[in-house]
Amino acid sequence: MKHSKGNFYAIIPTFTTKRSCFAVMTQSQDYYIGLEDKYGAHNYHPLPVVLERGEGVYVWDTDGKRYYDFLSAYSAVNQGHCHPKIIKALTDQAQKLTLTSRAFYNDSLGEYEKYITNYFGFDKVLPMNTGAEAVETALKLCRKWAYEKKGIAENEAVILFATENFHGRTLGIISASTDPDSRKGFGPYLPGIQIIPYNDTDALAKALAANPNIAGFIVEPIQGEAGVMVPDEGYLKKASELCKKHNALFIADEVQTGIARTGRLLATCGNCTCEDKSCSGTPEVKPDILILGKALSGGVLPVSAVLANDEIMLCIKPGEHGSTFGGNPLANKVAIAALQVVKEEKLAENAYQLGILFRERMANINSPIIETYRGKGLLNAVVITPFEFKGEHKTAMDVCLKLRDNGLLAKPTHDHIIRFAPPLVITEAELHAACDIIETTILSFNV
Ligand code: IF1
Repeated sequence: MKHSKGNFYAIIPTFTTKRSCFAVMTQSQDYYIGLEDKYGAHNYHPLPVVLERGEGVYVWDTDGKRYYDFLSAYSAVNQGHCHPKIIKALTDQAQKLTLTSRAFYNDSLGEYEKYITNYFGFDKVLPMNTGAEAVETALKLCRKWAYEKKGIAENEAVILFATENFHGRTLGIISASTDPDSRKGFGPYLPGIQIIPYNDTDALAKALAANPNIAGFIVEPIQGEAGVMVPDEGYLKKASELCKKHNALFIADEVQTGIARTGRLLATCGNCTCEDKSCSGTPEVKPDILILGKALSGGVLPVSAVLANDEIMLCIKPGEHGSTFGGNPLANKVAIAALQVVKEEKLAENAYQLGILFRERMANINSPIIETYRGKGLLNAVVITPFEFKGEHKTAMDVCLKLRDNGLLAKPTHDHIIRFAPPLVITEAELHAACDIIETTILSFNV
């Protein structure tokens, strides 16, 4: 077996016994980590665990050890790893037709477009691939609308963003970032951006009133990267009303919060009281532009989407925007299956119920290292007070390493916050078992 040039890696074959009667040779986790370190750009700092397989709420490392996945690929795997229905849609279509480009029609795009627009209650959809692309698409659409419909003078449009936002990694998007890591060293930045404090409707009202060139306001209903910051009750509704009043577009980035994650089909559904918690029938807020990604494919392919009504969406004309892969047959079939699973398995309802249970369990952990916890549905965070343990300074990363040892994967954000976001197919028993691991781990740091 030829794996690398030279002797950089300690290649220690280990034998796993679980999977078949044939001994399967695997490499040590250090080997895989070494490869990424040597040949990959150093733009990440992963938790040291090498995953090889996933099913439902579980992932397995290359040594065959099983973990609860409490990151879900940043909420992309809401339907659980390798959901059979989604994988079937993928493999069936993969043998028929994968890509046509949009130079031609294909027999799955129209059906997908009909399905997703009905599902979320919009006239039209514009299919893209990654979340960042969908955000860029929404920003372009907002500008186009501003010039064509609102009558803002060409090149004068301004889009409002919130502090601590995370919308992706493109130049346009990082131009609006307030996080130095995302932004610094990548200038010059895109003009036409104004940043206002998150969760502050007075600031929004002021900004809208002060400048008639405001084209729109883009916001995450819950800020994920910022540490699962849940805004005040009524914030989104008030923000959307203010936008309406000033003829600016209210743009919801639900790339992370959407598709049942927060206990509703969309986080902008707020506290709607309709019977079917996974319905989009009576949303608290109806965004003018809705951005989806991640779980739209159940984590199988990069599939994102921008939804809007005709008045807005038809401002973009043929040739003005597009993507080679956007709307490809594989993505179309996968997205339909992924959205069907959300309804069939009542994932919004499950996230709602088990989210309550999760926060109850966190509330009952009696440890000085838990500063607070917060979240909605199954998008939650536990804030860790930096602490000393056995004479060493410890952070959220140390807790995550211990969680890993104990069989649960989660990732810290901002040094002191741990995000807990399991696949939404998790059962009550599995959630309790996972919370037992979290509790035992936290209590093991008996400071
Ligand atoms: C990474 C965070 C999560 C997003 C919202 C758009 C995008 C994202 C609200 C862009 C992406 C990511 C990207 C991922 C880490 C992850 C993340 F910690 F950075 F903030 F989920 F919380 N809008 N979120 O959250 O989507 O282009 O990546 O498909 O490693 O950068 P993308």
